[in-house]
Amino acid sequence: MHRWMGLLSSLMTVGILGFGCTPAISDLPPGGVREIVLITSNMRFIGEKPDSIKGLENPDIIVYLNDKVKITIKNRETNLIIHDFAISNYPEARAKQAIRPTEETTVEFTASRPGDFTYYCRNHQTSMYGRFIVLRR
Ligand SMILES: [Cu+2]
Repeated sequence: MHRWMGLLSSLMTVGILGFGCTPAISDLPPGGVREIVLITSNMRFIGEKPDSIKGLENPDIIVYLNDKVKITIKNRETNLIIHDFAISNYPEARAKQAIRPTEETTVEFTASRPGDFTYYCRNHQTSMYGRFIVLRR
């Protein structure tokens, strides 16, 4: 089910990026912040907020260029697995410390460069990664 939804999500992203459809994300109000919440479970990132990524494994995170972005990562592992968060070519979006079970951390930054990037856990790069997509308007 999750795999199927992931595929659907990927196809929708291809549609967005490939065909110039209206993206499935809303404009932020002036001064607004794009809030994303991911939980970690079973060595995956799972979307929690917004609703469009809820329950998806390693969901695509889509924002607009120059959005203020706030990503919260909550470690919900039931054993002593320590996670981390980083985005390729966005060094300003790195977790400043390890994320231990039951703990959470937040990264806040401005999406100042457009493109298709990869977010990942530096401790588990083979199972915990997804796309961070910064759309031009
Ligand atoms: Cu990890």
